[in-house]
Amino acid sequence: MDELLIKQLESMALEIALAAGSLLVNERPVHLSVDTKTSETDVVTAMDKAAEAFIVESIKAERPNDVFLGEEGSVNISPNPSNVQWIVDPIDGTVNYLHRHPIWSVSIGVKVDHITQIGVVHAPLLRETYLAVKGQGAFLINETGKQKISISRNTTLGHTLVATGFSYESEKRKKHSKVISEISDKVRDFRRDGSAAIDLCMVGLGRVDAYFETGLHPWDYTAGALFVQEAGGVTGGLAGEPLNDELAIAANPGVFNEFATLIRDNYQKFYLSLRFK
Ligand code: LIP
Repeated sequence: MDELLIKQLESMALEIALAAGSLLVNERPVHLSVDTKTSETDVVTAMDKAAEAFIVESIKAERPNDVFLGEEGSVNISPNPSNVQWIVDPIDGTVNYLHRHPIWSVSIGVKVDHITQIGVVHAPLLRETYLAVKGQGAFLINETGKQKISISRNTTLGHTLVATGFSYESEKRKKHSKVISEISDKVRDFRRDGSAAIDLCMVGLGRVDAYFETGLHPWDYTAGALFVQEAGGVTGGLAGEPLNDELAIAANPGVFNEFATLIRDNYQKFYLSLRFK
């Protein structure tokens, strides 16, 4: 892999995520306009759109031929598209942002030739940034500097602290609640923080041991999934599949297999429509 290119993409992703974070904190209007998307609870604010436009313009200014996949619909029609794709969620945890709840993030994943090389998740109100560079590790950046981090060492399913999230679709939410109820006596406890990108990074940091959710999109998980892998963790989906929109599972290597089997078995039970190999 071209080290100079990776270095450039890493510093661009970091710089632009931090600048977008400042915009979202400092330029939030008193009266924030809100629209809905797939359901009454699936909201998008004017700041989601403003932050995504800022991120895309900032990237295009330096790399005009790169390709985009943005939650708010950004694409880049370049006559000769490059082999670099930016997967952008300007606010992961929009409902939290709307409610002035601190758990939200700017998530930027960068793929080169379809492989994720860089993942940046910036959580301005937590004063933390989570950086992963493929083959180079996962890092926590905060006021005390940049530290290389590693995942938790827990190997007992019953001691596993699980992060999870609910879809905006009410039918899926009901099924998810059944899965949670079914596994609730087999794990330590649950955390529902409201940002998949942050949830995945909390697995990488060892602040939780496992995470699962269904119905996500690449902009929710691309950066966070690399962070888990570079921290020494494991990610996956349905049996034999990578972590994807249908099912996202991440955990430390000590509990992944047992945890993934538990989740897959219960999805079979409650999500019968799901394709199962
Ligand atoms: C959110 C995810 C969260 C999930 C929400 C939503 P958004 O992304 O981060 O984990 O539970 O349903 O998908 O919409 O805030 O970018």
